[in-house]
This record gives sequence, structure tokens and C-alpha cells, in this order.
Amino acid sequence: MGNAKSSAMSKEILEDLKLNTKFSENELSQWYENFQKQCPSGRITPDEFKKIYERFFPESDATSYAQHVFRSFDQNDDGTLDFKEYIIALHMTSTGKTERKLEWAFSLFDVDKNGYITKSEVAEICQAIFKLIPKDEQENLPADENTPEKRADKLWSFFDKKDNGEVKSSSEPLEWAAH
Ligand SMILES: [Ca+2]
Ligand SMILES: [Ca+2]
Repeated sequence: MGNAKSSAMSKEILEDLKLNTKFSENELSQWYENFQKQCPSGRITPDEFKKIYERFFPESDATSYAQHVFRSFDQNDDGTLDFKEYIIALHMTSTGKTERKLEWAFSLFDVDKNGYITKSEVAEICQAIFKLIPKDEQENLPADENTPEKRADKLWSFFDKKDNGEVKSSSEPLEWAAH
């Protein structure tokens, strides 16, 4: 009871992750080992997370997108990602089922976490996504989505909106947007 070495993943977390992701026990152990090496504290800070994104997007400004993605994966709102949140994040963005990806995309766009997406939230995320696109590629975008504003308008027009102009549940345009 409670005497597991700090270097081993707890059985509880392992079982939970096996149930909720497609990763095998071996894969999860491997991820855990890597996670411990890169992150001895056991928690990823927003700054570390940003650095991971900067490696993936060396030509562009990933700062605000990384912040939004971090927020959407910090399920318990404590300002860090633990191993479980990190694995769920990995799973969601790589091998997750469509409905799980939609859930994630919804939380990405729901900036204030109130359960609704508003047009200004769509605009904010579109701004962040746009900054990921290198400058020379921005020039080659189709005329109807070559600015963050146009992208936000286009995405917003896809949503099945309620009378108050808010989007409640996950809907397909989110999948398009999250790619
Ligand atoms: Ca957390
Ligand atoms: Ca909201």
C-alpha cells in the first residue's frame, strides 16, 4: 500500500490508461520511462509544453496555440500536465476515435470552459492556429481562408448554432478545424 517506487507507474493509472487508450501495457511503460527522463518532476509546465511545440513548428509562432492545447488537456485545472493527462493528450491527437477527437476539439475551442463555444472563441483559436502556418505558406492559402478572420468566419458558418449564437455540443466542423 503506497509503497510503490516513485519510478514505477501506479497500477491504478496503468489500468485506467489501458482502458481509455489503445496503448498496450508495454507501450505505456515505454512512454512512462521517456516521460520520467524528460520530466523528472513528473509534471509538464506550460513552458515545457511550449518548447515541445516549438520543436514541431520551428518556422512559426506556436506560443498561443500551445497555451490553448495545454489548457484543453489540463483536465484537473492545476496548471500542469501529469503523466495521465499527457498520455490522454497523445492518444487523443494521434490514435483517438473520432468522437474523442471531437470532444477534445470542443474543449480546445471552449476557451473559458463554460460548455459553450462563441464566435470570439472561434476567432481566438483561429488566430492561434494561423500563427502555426509559416509566412511563405500563408501566401499560398485559398482566398477564402488566407487570414485568421476569414477562417473563423468560414468555420463559424459551418456550425449549427442556437438562437443565442452559441454552439453547445461537439459537431463536425470542429474536426476539420482541429486538423
Ligand atoms: Ca493537470
Ligand atoms: Ca466558452
